[in-house]
Amino acid sequence: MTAPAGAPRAPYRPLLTEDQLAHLPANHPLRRAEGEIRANTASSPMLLALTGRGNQASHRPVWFMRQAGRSLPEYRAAREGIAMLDACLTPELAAEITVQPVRRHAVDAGIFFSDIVIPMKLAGVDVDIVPGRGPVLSSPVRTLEDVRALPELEDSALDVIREAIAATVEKLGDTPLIGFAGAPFTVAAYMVEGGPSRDHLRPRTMMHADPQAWKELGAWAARTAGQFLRAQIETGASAVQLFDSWAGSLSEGDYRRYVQEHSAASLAAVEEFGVPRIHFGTGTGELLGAMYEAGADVMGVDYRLPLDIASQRLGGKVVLQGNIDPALLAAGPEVLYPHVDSVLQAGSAAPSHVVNLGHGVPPTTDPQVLTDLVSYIHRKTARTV
Ligand code: 1CP
Repeated sequence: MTAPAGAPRAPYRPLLTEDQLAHLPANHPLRRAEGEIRANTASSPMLLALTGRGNQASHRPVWFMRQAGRSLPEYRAAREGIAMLDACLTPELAAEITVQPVRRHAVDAGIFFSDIVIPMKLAGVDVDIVPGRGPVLSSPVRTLEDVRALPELEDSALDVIREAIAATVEKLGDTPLIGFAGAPFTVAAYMVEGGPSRDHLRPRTMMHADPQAWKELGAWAARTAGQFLRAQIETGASAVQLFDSWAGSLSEGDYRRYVQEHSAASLAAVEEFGVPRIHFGTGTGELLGAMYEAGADVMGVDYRLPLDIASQRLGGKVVLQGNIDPALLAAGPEVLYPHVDSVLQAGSAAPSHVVNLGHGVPPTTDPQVLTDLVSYIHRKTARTV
């Protein structure tokens, strides 16, 4: 853990220092010398904004959660007849799918095409992604015995991920790749429920009724997420995002008591690299401070909370990412663009702003709406030098 739960952390810890970069291989995109055929990603608009230096970038960077996936015809073609988890574990295919939205939309980063259940799959847990439903486990994890029987993730099992990341950054050149992992609560919610759920009742019951089982499960999920993030950074990711998509079902008290230490452990596992760590949840307006204190460098904000209010809640000192309402992508330009303008305006309250949606791209989104949106944001925020 970086800091005891609840202790405020000093903002603006310098990132990407020489000492930290020395932990990365010399051919890592953050270290490659300028002038190499594929210049490095450290001075890209995305990395400048993620490290609080957005004022030095040519424009405000933008990427979309779930930018790869069903909204793209080229994705549907590439996935034809291939199961989701098989696609994730086929390095060349995962690399190709990751790069598709970068090519089409000119977004400022790729998000690694994988899934939050991949680390448990690679550890040997029997999990599948059921089309139209999501992750499903053959045996839910509900007791201390179940937790203690979980297999550990072997480092060598991550080689398939390393291969996919290496192939991806090769294709991306000077566009940074964002790696990710599911945060311990969100991953554990699927493990305890055995599949998607609305209110995540079983994991929330477990943390109170069987705190020991919960603690050990949280620690397992944190270790596994940390290993997954490390493998991605070591082989080429220039930033990472910890997705705690379902943390919004928790009270702040429960988050601090039962969850924060595990998320902190996942984030601490990659602290030495100095790459920006984005922490995102949905419905987590009340948890922003607690999630930041878990060790994030950048806070992802969902569409429910305006960015200027989020910034105020974090003392005006934290780089923010977000938070165009995904529902408005289908509302037509007369509705969408004024909304985007207000997001850009509110984002100016933060030290730097990375534009994103407030959650993932809906599969029914017309991809042209996204392409036009990226170009609008780039034009609207362009800095004349
Ligand atoms: O066949 C398909 O196309 C399956 C749909 C799909 C996709 C495209 C799933 C199943 N996962 C993914 C890719 C994925 N998942 C990515 C990479 C692509 C990108 O973002 O561009 C990432 C980062 C995730 C992470 C993920 N998986 C999260 C966190 C982000 C979020 O959306 O909140 C979560 C909660 C999952 C679980 C999951 N996997 C898939 C589905 C449909 C779900 C959600 C199920 C539920 O509602 O509980």
